[in-house]
Amino acid sequence: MELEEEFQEAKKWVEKSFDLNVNGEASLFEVNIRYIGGLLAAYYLTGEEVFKSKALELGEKLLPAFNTPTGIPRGVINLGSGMSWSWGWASAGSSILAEFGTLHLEFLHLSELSGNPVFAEKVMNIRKVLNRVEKPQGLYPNFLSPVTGNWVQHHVSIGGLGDSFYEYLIKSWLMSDKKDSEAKKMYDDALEAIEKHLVKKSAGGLTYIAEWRGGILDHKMGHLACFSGGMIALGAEHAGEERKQHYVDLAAEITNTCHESYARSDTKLGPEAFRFDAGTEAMATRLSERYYILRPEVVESYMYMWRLTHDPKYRQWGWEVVKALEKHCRVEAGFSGIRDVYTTTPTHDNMQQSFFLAETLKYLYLLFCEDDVLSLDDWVFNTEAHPLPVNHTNFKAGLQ
Ligand code: DMJ
Repeated sequence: MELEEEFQEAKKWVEKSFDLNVNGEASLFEVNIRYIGGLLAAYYLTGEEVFKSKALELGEKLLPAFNTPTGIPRGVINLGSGMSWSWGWASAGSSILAEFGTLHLEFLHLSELSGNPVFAEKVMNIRKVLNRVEKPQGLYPNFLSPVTGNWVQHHVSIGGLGDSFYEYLIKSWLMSDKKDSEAKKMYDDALEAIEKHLVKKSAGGLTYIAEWRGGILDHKMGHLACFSGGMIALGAEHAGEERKQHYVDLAAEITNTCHESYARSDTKLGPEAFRFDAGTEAMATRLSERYYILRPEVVESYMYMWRLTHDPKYRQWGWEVVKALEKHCRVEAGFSGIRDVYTTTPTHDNMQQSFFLAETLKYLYLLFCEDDVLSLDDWVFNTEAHPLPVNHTNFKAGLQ
Protein backbone atom coordinates (compact mmCIF):
# COMPACT_ATOMS: atom_id res chain seq x y z
CA MET A 1 0.00 0.00 0.00
CA GLU A 2 3.12 2.15 -0.25
CA LEU A 3 3.06 2.99 3.45
CA GLU A 4 6.86 3.00 3.45
CA GLU A 5 7.40 5.20 6.51
CA GLU A 6 4.98 3.20 8.64
CA PHE A 7 6.67 0.02 7.49
CA GLN A 8 10.11 1.26 8.55
CA GLU A 9 8.74 2.24 11.93
CA ALA A 10 7.13 -1.16 12.42
CA LYS A 11 10.30 -2.95 11.32
CA LYS A 12 12.32 -1.01 13.86
CA TRP A 13 9.86 -2.03 16.54
CA VAL A 14 10.14 -5.71 15.58
CA GLU A 15 13.96 -5.46 15.63
CA LYS A 16 14.31 -3.60 18.91
CA SER A 17 11.25 -4.07 21.04
CA PHE A 18 9.49 -7.30 20.13
CA ASP A 19 10.03 -9.35 23.29
CA LEU A 20 9.58 -13.08 22.79
CA ASN A 21 10.21 -14.07 26.39
CA VAL A 22 7.15 -12.67 28.04
CA ASN A 23 5.89 -14.53 31.03
CA GLY A 24 2.16 -14.78 30.56
CA GLU A 25 -0.64 -16.63 28.91
CA ALA A 26 -0.49 -16.73 25.11
CA SER A 27 -2.76 -18.58 22.73
CA LEU A 28 -0.77 -20.98 20.55
CA PHE A 29 -3.27 -20.41 17.73
CA GLU A 30 -3.25 -16.61 17.92
CA VAL A 31 0.55 -16.43 18.18
CA ASN A 32 0.74 -18.60 15.10
CA ILE A 33 -1.87 -16.93 12.88
CA ARG A 34 -1.17 -13.35 13.96
CA TYR A 35 2.54 -13.16 14.85
CA ILE A 36 4.16 -16.00 12.91
CA GLY A 37 1.81 -15.48 9.95
CA GLY A 38 2.45 -11.73 9.99
CA LEU A 39 6.23 -12.13 10.27
CA LEU A 40 6.35 -14.73 7.49
CA ALA A 41 4.28 -12.55 5.18
CA ALA A 42 6.47 -9.54 5.96
CA TYR A 43 9.52 -11.65 5.14
CA TYR A 44 8.13 -12.95 1.84
CA LEU A 45 6.98 -9.49 0.77
CA THR A 46 10.22 -7.69 1.63
CA GLY A 47 13.01 -10.27 1.93
CA GLU A 48 14.16 -8.63 5.20
CA GLU A 49 15.92 -11.28 7.32
CA VAL A 50 14.71 -9.92 10.65
CA PHE A 51 11.16 -11.12 9.97
CA LYS A 52 12.33 -14.59 9.10
CA SER A 53 14.53 -14.97 12.17
CA LYS A 54 11.80 -13.69 14.51
CA ALA A 55 9.26 -16.06 12.96
CA LEU A 56 11.62 -19.01 13.44
CA GLU A 57 12.49 -17.99 16.99
CA LEU A 58 8.82 -17.75 17.84
CA GLY A 59 8.07 -21.07 16.13
CA GLU A 60 10.66 -22.78 18.37
CA LYS A 61 8.96 -21.32 21.40
CA LEU A 62 5.66 -22.96 20.50
CA LEU A 63 7.10 -26.47 20.25
CA PRO A 64 6.74 -27.46 23.95
CA ALA A 65 2.94 -27.22 23.60
CA PHE A 66 3.11 -30.35 21.40
CA ASN A 67 4.56 -32.50 24.16
CA THR A 68 1.35 -34.44 24.81
CA PRO A 69 0.65 -38.19 24.50
CA THR A 70 -0.87 -37.71 21.03
CA GLY A 71 1.16 -34.73 19.81
CA ILE A 72 -2.04 -32.67 19.61
CA PRO A 73 -0.91 -29.37 21.14
CA ARG A 74 -2.51 -27.72 24.13
CA GLY A 75 -4.11 -24.34 23.51
CA VAL A 76 -2.22 -22.05 25.88
CA ILE A 77 1.51 -21.51 26.31
CA ASN A 78 3.80 -19.39 28.41
CA LEU A 79 6.50 -18.22 25.98
CA GLY A 80 8.89 -17.46 28.83
CA SER A 81 8.76 -20.78 30.67
CA GLY A 82 7.55 -23.10 27.87
CA MET A 83 4.75 -24.40 30.13
CA SER A 84 1.52 -25.21 28.31
CA TRP A 85 -2.00 -26.08 29.34
CA SER A 86 -5.56 -26.33 28.00
CA TRP A 87 -8.07 -23.50 28.09
CA GLY A 88 -10.00 -23.55 31.36
CA TRP A 89 -13.28 -23.26 29.46
CA ALA A 90 -12.61 -26.17 27.09
CA SER A 91 -14.33 -29.28 28.40
CA ALA A 92 -12.19 -32.00 30.00
CA GLY A 93 -8.82 -30.51 29.11
CA SER A 94 -9.55 -30.70 25.40
CA SER A 95 -7.89 -28.92 22.49
CA ILE A 96 -9.92 -26.98 19.91
CA LEU A 97 -10.21 -28.09 16.28
CA ALA A 98 -9.94 -24.54 14.88
CA GLU A 99 -6.80 -24.00 16.97
CA PHE A 100 -4.67 -27.12 16.46
CA GLY A 101 -6.10 -27.40 12.93
CA THR A 102 -4.86 -23.94 11.94
CA LEU A 103 -1.10 -24.34 12.10
CA HIS A 104 -0.38 -26.17 8.88
CA LEU A 105 0.40 -23.34 6.46
CA GLU A 106 2.73 -21.45 8.77
CA PHE A 107 4.49 -24.54 10.12
CA LEU A 108 5.31 -25.84 6.62
CA HIS A 109 6.89 -22.48 5.86
CA LEU A 110 8.89 -22.60 9.09
CA SER A 111 10.36 -25.96 8.02
CA GLU A 112 10.95 -24.74 4.49
CA LEU A 113 12.80 -21.62 5.71
CA SER A 114 14.82 -23.25 8.49
CA GLY A 115 15.53 -26.60 6.85
CA ASN A 116 14.36 -28.11 10.14
CA PRO A 117 11.63 -30.73 9.54
CA VAL A 118 10.32 -30.56 13.12
CA PHE A 119 7.58 -28.02 12.36
CA ALA A 120 6.24 -29.98 9.38
CA GLU A 121 6.37 -33.20 11.41
CA LYS A 122 4.23 -31.65 14.15
CA VAL A 123 1.44 -30.66 11.78
CA MET A 124 1.59 -33.84 9.73
CA ASN A 125 1.14 -35.76 12.98
CA ILE A 126 -1.98 -33.70 13.78
CA ARG A 127 -3.35 -34.74 10.42
CA LYS A 128 -2.56 -38.37 11.17
CA VAL A 129 -4.47 -38.24 14.48
CA LEU A 130 -7.44 -36.63 12.73
CA ASN A 131 -7.46 -39.22 9.99
CA ARG A 132 -7.40 -42.03 12.54
CA VAL A 133 -10.27 -40.91 14.76
CA GLU A 134 -13.81 -41.83 13.73
CA LYS A 135 -15.86 -38.92 12.42
CA PRO A 136 -19.57 -38.92 13.32
CA GLN A 137 -21.42 -38.77 9.95
CA GLY A 138 -18.12 -37.65 8.42
CA LEU A 139 -18.15 -34.47 10.54
CA TYR A 140 -15.31 -33.14 12.72
CA PRO A 141 -16.38 -32.18 16.24
CA ASN A 142 -14.76 -29.13 17.82
CA PHE A 143 -13.15 -30.62 20.94
CA LEU A 144 -10.47 -33.35 20.98
CA SER A 145 -8.51 -34.74 23.89
CA PRO A 146 -4.73 -34.26 23.48
CA VAL A 147 -4.31 -37.24 25.81
CA THR A 148 -6.50 -39.89 24.16
CA GLY A 149 -6.91 -38.45 20.68
CA ASN A 150 -10.70 -38.91 20.94
CA TRP A 151 -13.47 -36.36 20.59
CA VAL A 152 -14.64 -34.92 23.86
CA GLN A 153 -17.99 -33.52 22.67
CA HIS A 154 -20.02 -33.90 19.52
CA HIS A 155 -20.45 -30.21 18.76
CA VAL A 156 -19.73 -29.34 15.12
CA SER A 157 -19.48 -25.84 13.74
CA ILE A 158 -18.21 -24.20 10.60
CA GLY A 159 -18.16 -21.00 12.69
CA GLY A 160 -16.23 -20.43 15.93
CA LEU A 161 -14.16 -23.39 17.24
CA GLY A 162 -14.21 -25.21 13.87
CA ASP A 163 -13.92 -22.61 11.08
CA SER A 164 -10.30 -22.24 10.02
CA PHE A 165 -9.55 -25.98 10.24
CA TYR A 166 -11.60 -26.45 7.04
CA GLU A 167 -10.04 -23.37 5.47
CA TYR A 168 -6.52 -24.73 6.06
CA LEU A 169 -7.32 -28.02 4.31
CA ILE A 170 -8.08 -26.42 0.95
CA LYS A 171 -5.34 -23.82 1.42
CA SER A 172 -2.74 -26.47 2.28
CA TRP A 173 -3.51 -28.12 -1.03
CA LEU A 174 -3.32 -24.82 -2.92
CA MET A 175 -0.12 -23.76 -1.15
CA SER A 176 1.53 -27.06 -2.09
CA ASP A 177 0.86 -26.18 -5.74
CA LYS A 178 -1.89 -28.81 -5.69
CA LYS A 179 0.41 -31.64 -4.68
CA ASP A 180 -0.93 -32.31 -1.18
CA SER A 181 -3.76 -34.55 -2.35
CA GLU A 182 -4.44 -35.81 1.17
CA ALA A 183 -5.46 -32.29 2.25
CA LYS A 184 -7.70 -31.95 -0.81
CA LYS A 185 -9.43 -35.23 -0.04
CA MET A 186 -9.99 -34.26 3.59
CA TYR A 187 -11.46 -30.95 2.41
CA ASP A 188 -13.73 -32.57 -0.19
CA ASP A 189 -15.00 -35.18 2.26
CA ALA A 190 -15.57 -32.63 5.04
CA LEU A 191 -17.45 -30.28 2.72
CA GLU A 192 -19.62 -33.13 1.48
CA ALA A 193 -20.57 -34.03 5.07
CA ILE A 194 -21.20 -30.38 5.94
CA GLU A 195 -23.45 -29.99 2.93
CA LYS A 196 -25.33 -33.14 3.71
CA HIS A 197 -25.92 -32.46 7.39
CA LEU A 198 -25.59 -28.73 8.07
CA VAL A 199 -26.47 -26.70 4.98
CA LYS A 200 -30.14 -25.63 5.09
CA LYS A 201 -32.49 -23.28 3.29
CA SER A 202 -34.80 -20.96 5.20
CA ALA A 203 -38.48 -20.47 4.41
CA GLY A 204 -37.48 -17.17 2.80
CA GLY A 205 -34.98 -18.94 0.54
CA LEU A 206 -31.73 -18.06 2.34
CA THR A 207 -29.05 -20.75 2.42
CA TYR A 208 -27.22 -21.04 5.74
CA ILE A 209 -24.95 -23.43 7.62
CA ALA A 210 -26.40 -24.60 10.93
CA GLU A 211 -24.47 -25.88 13.94
CA TRP A 212 -24.74 -29.48 15.13
CA ARG A 213 -24.96 -30.56 18.73
CA GLY A 214 -24.66 -34.33 18.81
CA GLY A 215 -27.16 -34.74 15.98
CA ILE A 216 -29.47 -31.84 16.91
CA LEU A 217 -29.34 -28.77 14.71
CA ASP A 218 -29.03 -25.26 16.06
CA HIS A 219 -30.31 -22.96 13.29
CA LYS A 220 -27.79 -20.27 13.96
CA MET A 221 -24.93 -18.89 11.90
CA GLY A 222 -22.12 -16.95 13.53
CA HIS A 223 -20.45 -14.01 11.81
CA LEU A 224 -17.32 -16.18 11.92
CA ALA A 225 -19.04 -18.80 9.71
CA CYS A 226 -19.37 -16.21 6.94
CA PHE A 227 -15.79 -16.88 5.82
CA SER A 228 -17.18 -20.09 4.30
CA GLY A 229 -18.62 -18.37 1.21
CA GLY A 230 -15.06 -17.33 0.33
CA MET A 231 -13.60 -20.72 1.16
CA ILE A 232 -16.12 -22.59 -0.98
CA ALA A 233 -15.52 -20.08 -3.80
CA LEU A 234 -11.78 -20.67 -3.55
CA GLY A 235 -12.24 -24.45 -3.74
CA ALA A 236 -14.94 -24.33 -6.44
CA GLU A 237 -12.56 -23.80 -9.32
CA HIS A 238 -10.82 -27.05 -8.50
CA ALA A 239 -13.90 -29.16 -7.89
CA GLY A 240 -14.05 -30.73 -11.33
CA GLU A 241 -16.33 -29.63 -14.15
CA GLU A 242 -19.60 -31.14 -12.84
CA ARG A 243 -19.24 -29.91 -9.28
CA LYS A 244 -17.73 -26.51 -10.05
CA GLN A 245 -20.99 -24.70 -10.84
CA HIS A 246 -22.63 -26.32 -7.84
CA TYR A 247 -20.00 -24.92 -5.48
CA VAL A 248 -19.94 -21.50 -7.16
CA ASP A 249 -23.71 -21.35 -6.54
CA LEU A 250 -23.40 -22.56 -2.95
CA ALA A 251 -20.65 -19.99 -2.22
CA ALA A 252 -22.78 -17.23 -3.78
CA GLU A 253 -25.85 -18.25 -1.75
CA ILE A 254 -23.99 -18.29 1.56
CA THR A 255 -22.35 -14.96 0.78
CA ASN A 256 -25.76 -13.55 -0.08
CA THR A 257 -27.14 -14.75 3.27
CA CYS A 258 -24.26 -13.06 5.09
CA HIS A 259 -24.94 -9.88 3.13
CA GLU A 260 -28.59 -10.12 4.23
CA SER A 261 -27.45 -10.19 7.86
CA TYR A 262 -25.83 -6.80 7.20
CA ALA A 263 -28.63 -5.40 5.01
CA ARG A 264 -31.30 -6.20 7.64
CA SER A 265 -29.61 -4.15 10.35
CA ASP A 266 -30.05 -0.42 10.90
CA THR A 267 -26.30 0.24 10.74
CA LYS A 268 -25.74 -2.00 7.68
CA LEU A 269 -23.18 -3.93 9.70
CA GLY A 270 -23.86 -7.51 10.72
CA PRO A 271 -24.40 -9.01 14.19
CA GLU A 272 -22.09 -11.53 15.88
CA ALA A 273 -24.64 -14.31 15.23
CA PHE A 274 -27.94 -14.53 13.38
CA ARG A 275 -30.69 -17.10 13.47
CA PHE A 276 -33.21 -18.89 11.35
CA ASP A 277 -35.90 -19.91 13.80
CA ALA A 278 -39.26 -18.80 15.16
CA GLY A 279 -39.93 -16.71 12.06
CA THR A 280 -36.59 -14.93 12.21
CA GLU A 281 -34.25 -14.90 9.21
CA ALA A 282 -30.67 -13.65 9.21
CA MET A 283 -31.12 -11.47 12.31
CA ALA A 284 -29.85 -11.74 15.85
CA THR A 285 -32.55 -12.70 18.31
CA ARG A 286 -30.52 -12.43 21.50
CA LEU A 287 -29.30 -9.17 22.97
CA SER A 288 -25.91 -10.76 23.58
CA GLU A 289 -25.44 -11.45 19.84
CA ARG A 290 -26.17 -7.98 18.47
CA TYR A 291 -22.63 -6.62 18.56
CA TYR A 292 -20.12 -6.08 15.72
CA ILE A 293 -16.41 -6.07 16.56
CA LEU A 294 -15.02 -5.06 13.14
CA ARG A 295 -14.85 -8.67 11.98
CA PRO A 296 -13.65 -9.47 8.44
CA GLU A 297 -15.45 -12.67 7.38
CA VAL A 298 -18.20 -11.09 5.31
CA VAL A 299 -15.92 -8.79 3.30
CA GLU A 300 -13.47 -11.68 2.99
CA SER A 301 -16.16 -13.63 1.13
CA TYR A 302 -16.99 -10.58 -1.01
CA MET A 303 -13.33 -10.44 -2.06
CA TYR A 304 -13.16 -14.11 -3.06
CA MET A 305 -16.55 -13.95 -4.81
CA TRP A 306 -15.43 -10.85 -6.72
CA ARG A 307 -12.24 -12.53 -7.89
CA LEU A 308 -14.19 -15.63 -8.92
CA THR A 309 -17.15 -14.01 -10.70
CA HIS A 310 -16.42 -10.29 -11.23
CA ASP A 311 -20.05 -9.64 -10.44
CA PRO A 312 -20.11 -5.89 -9.56
CA LYS A 313 -22.54 -6.48 -6.70
CA TYR A 314 -19.67 -7.68 -4.51
CA ARG A 315 -17.91 -4.33 -4.89
CA GLN A 316 -21.18 -2.54 -4.15
CA TRP A 317 -21.67 -4.62 -1.02
CA GLY A 318 -18.09 -3.94 0.03
CA TRP A 319 -18.60 -0.24 -0.47
CA GLU A 320 -21.74 -0.36 1.73
CA VAL A 321 -19.50 -1.78 4.47
CA VAL A 322 -16.89 0.97 3.98
CA LYS A 323 -19.60 3.62 4.37
CA ALA A 324 -21.11 1.93 7.42
CA LEU A 325 -17.69 1.64 9.08
CA GLU A 326 -17.05 5.33 8.47
CA LYS A 327 -20.45 6.27 9.83
CA HIS A 328 -20.75 4.07 12.88
CA CYS A 329 -17.30 2.83 13.86
CA ARG A 330 -14.94 5.74 13.12
CA VAL A 331 -13.75 7.39 16.34
CA GLU A 332 -11.08 9.95 17.09
CA ALA A 333 -8.26 7.46 17.52
CA GLY A 334 -9.24 4.91 14.86
CA PHE A 335 -12.18 2.54 14.54
CA SER A 336 -14.20 0.90 17.27
CA GLY A 337 -16.57 -2.06 17.53
CA ILE A 338 -20.22 -1.32 18.33
CA ARG A 339 -22.49 -2.99 20.84
CA ASP A 340 -25.70 -3.13 18.82
CA VAL A 341 -25.99 -3.16 15.04
CA TYR A 342 -29.73 -2.56 15.24
CA THR A 343 -29.53 1.00 16.48
CA THR A 344 -28.19 3.98 14.57
CA THR A 345 -26.98 5.62 17.74
CA PRO A 346 -24.56 2.82 18.54
CA THR A 347 -22.41 2.56 21.62
CA HIS A 348 -18.73 1.97 20.93
CA ASP A 349 -16.90 -0.84 22.70
CA ASN A 350 -13.66 1.19 22.72
CA MET A 351 -11.66 -1.54 20.99
CA GLN A 352 -9.96 -1.76 17.60
CA GLN A 353 -9.23 -5.46 17.17
CA SER A 354 -5.98 -6.18 15.35
CA PHE A 355 -7.83 -8.20 12.70
CA PHE A 356 -9.46 -4.97 11.56
CA LEU A 357 -6.15 -3.86 10.02
CA ALA A 358 -4.83 -7.33 9.18
CA GLU A 359 -8.02 -8.61 7.59
CA THR A 360 -11.05 -6.34 7.27
CA LEU A 361 -9.25 -3.39 5.67
CA LYS A 362 -6.92 -5.65 3.66
CA TYR A 363 -9.80 -7.61 2.12
CA LEU A 364 -11.66 -4.38 1.36
CA TYR A 365 -8.51 -2.98 -0.28
CA LEU A 366 -8.09 -6.15 -2.36
CA LEU A 367 -11.75 -6.07 -3.38
CA PHE A 368 -11.05 -2.82 -5.24
CA CYS A 369 -7.62 -3.82 -6.65
CA GLU A 370 -6.76 -5.58 -9.89
CA ASP A 371 -6.68 -9.37 -9.60
CA ASP A 372 -2.90 -9.47 -10.01
CA VAL A 373 -2.34 -7.70 -6.67
CA LEU A 374 -1.52 -10.73 -4.51
CA SER A 375 -2.90 -13.04 -7.18
CA LEU A 376 -4.70 -16.10 -5.85
CA ASP A 377 -2.60 -18.20 -8.22
CA ASP A 378 0.57 -17.27 -6.36
CA TRP A 379 -0.51 -16.56 -2.78
CA VAL A 380 -2.69 -18.08 -0.11
CA PHE A 381 -3.92 -15.93 2.75
CA ASN A 382 -3.53 -17.44 6.16
CA THR A 383 -6.59 -17.16 8.38
CA GLU A 384 -5.47 -13.72 9.57
CA ALA A 385 -5.13 -12.60 5.91
CA HIS A 386 -1.33 -12.69 5.92
CA PRO A 387 -0.21 -13.71 2.42
CA LEU A 388 2.05 -16.75 2.07
CA PRO A 389 3.49 -17.80 -1.29
CA VAL A 390 2.37 -20.88 -3.17
CA ASN A 391 5.32 -23.17 -3.62
CA HIS A 392 5.45 -23.55 -7.36
CA THR A 393 8.77 -25.34 -7.31
CA ASN A 394 9.65 -27.93 -4.79
CA PHE A 395 7.34 -28.20 -1.85
CA LYS A 396 8.69 -31.15 0.00
CA ALA A 397 8.36 -30.20 3.64
CA GLY A 398 6.29 -32.75 5.47
CA LEU A 399 4.87 -34.38 2.37
CA GLN A 400 7.34 -37.19 1.70
C1 DMJ B 1 -9.48 -13.86 13.02
O1 DMJ B 1 -8.58 -13.80 14.07
C2 DMJ B 1 -9.21 -15.10 12.19
O2 DMJ B 1 -9.82 -14.94 10.96
C3 DMJ B 1 -9.69 -16.35 12.85
O3 DMJ B 1 -9.55 -17.49 12.03
C4 DMJ B 1 -11.13 -16.24 13.32
N1 DMJ B 1 -11.65 -14.95 13.16
C5 DMJ B 1 -10.89 -13.82 13.58
C6 DMJ B 1 -11.55 -12.52 13.19
O4 DMJ B 1 -12.92 -12.53 13.26
